[in-house]
Amino acid sequence: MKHTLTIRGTLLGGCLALAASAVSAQELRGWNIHVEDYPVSIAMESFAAEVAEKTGGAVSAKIFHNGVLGSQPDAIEQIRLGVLDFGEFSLGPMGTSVPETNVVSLPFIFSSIPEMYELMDGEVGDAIGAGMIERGIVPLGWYDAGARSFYNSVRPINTPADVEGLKIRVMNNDLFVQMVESMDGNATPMAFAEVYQSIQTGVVDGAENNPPSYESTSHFEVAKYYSLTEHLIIPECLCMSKQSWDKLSPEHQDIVMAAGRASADLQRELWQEREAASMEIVQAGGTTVNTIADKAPFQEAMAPVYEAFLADNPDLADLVNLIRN
Ligand code: BDP
Repeated sequence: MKHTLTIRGTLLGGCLALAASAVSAQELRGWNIHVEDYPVSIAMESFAAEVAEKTGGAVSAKIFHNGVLGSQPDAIEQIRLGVLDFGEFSLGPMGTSVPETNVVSLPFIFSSIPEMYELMDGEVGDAIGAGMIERGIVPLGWYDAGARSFYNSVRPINTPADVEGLKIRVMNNDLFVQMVESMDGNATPMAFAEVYQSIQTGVVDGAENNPPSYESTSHFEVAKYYSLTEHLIIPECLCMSKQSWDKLSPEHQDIVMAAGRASADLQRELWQEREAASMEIVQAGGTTVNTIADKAPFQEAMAPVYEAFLADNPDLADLVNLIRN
């Protein structure tokens, strides 16, 4: 009898401990579109490791790479709804949910990557971040995504006139459609995962992206002309659902925020290395790369995108000017 009681006591104790840990331990689910060795992915894993370590395992994070949890526009909505806890997003497709993010989707808005870092780490990043928080997305760190350039299977692009008639895939945002149309190209918004096959089968002639994405997706195998227009410098963001954020204790929020910032520092370093490596891989793989000495004709061709944007969003003019001046 005494023996049984002891066992019962132990069992009961065990159950109570389990129940307590189930209440306090939080496992966060993270969305990522990229392959596992991509700078973004490595930085996200380091974020997860730091959060688990510093919270003593009370908060852990599992990241689903390769876009297995769905497309980016859907994932952004799921973050807002709290279905997903965190993710790493380009601010490009976020424009439909968070208008402030559109300012960094304007072509040639930043004049260089260092300028982008400086502004995102200051007032501009704060203003965009405030807009995100208002719509349920908490930014934890600004990641680098370099500059995006056009690639296609038909011809090198040296001037805006070379884009005429080309079918170009763009990310899900009207601004990118207008951008391609400003050069008389045909724009097709499409999910990232569908681009390879669409180029291969001729549904589109090409797309536009930074060197690591052009390389890691193997798009360079099917679109051999890479023309360094560098027309978009769109920062990315490691961010958390506001709903998940609100469930964290203030102490855990501090840890998560610090880990997000630290992961951004790591990501930016890894990004520089990967960009150089990617350029070598695509060239070794037969890509014809052309640089564009004078980008002014592209800036002029795309100017109507600004005009239309400012006419439609007068409230964002100050933010645009903050970046441009
Ligand atoms: C990559 C971004 C990724 C986008 C992708 C795209 O890192 O977030 O989904 O471009 O073009 O550079 O869709």
